Amino acid sequence: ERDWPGSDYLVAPSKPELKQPPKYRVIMLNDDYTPMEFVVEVLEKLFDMGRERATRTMLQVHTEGSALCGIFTYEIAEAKVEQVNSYAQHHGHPLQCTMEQE
Ligand code: TYC
Repeated sequence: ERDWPGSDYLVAPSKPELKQPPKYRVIMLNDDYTPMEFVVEVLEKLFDMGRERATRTMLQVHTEGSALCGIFTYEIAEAKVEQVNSYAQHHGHPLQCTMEQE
């Protein structure tokens, strides 16, 4: 019944698509060796967390296996992952983080 000349105007008023760039979750992963204090410092320095939030996030990783560090554009997320992984490696710790599309 909507198929008559001009009916398009009544059916689907197309909203302007204001497309956002895709975002990426940066996820910190647990391991058995990285000292807790080192993880807290990484979260403070690289993810701009205060002491309390960094500590809570580190403990979540420790008990649950992973935790969200932040949500960023592709380039920023990629840079964060690289910074964490190379900083940890430089200090001889196996700490790793990863990214996934939101
Ligand atoms: N599981 C580590 C330990 O017992 C601590 C740790 C927490 C390691 C968070 C990594 O992302 C991590 N020393």
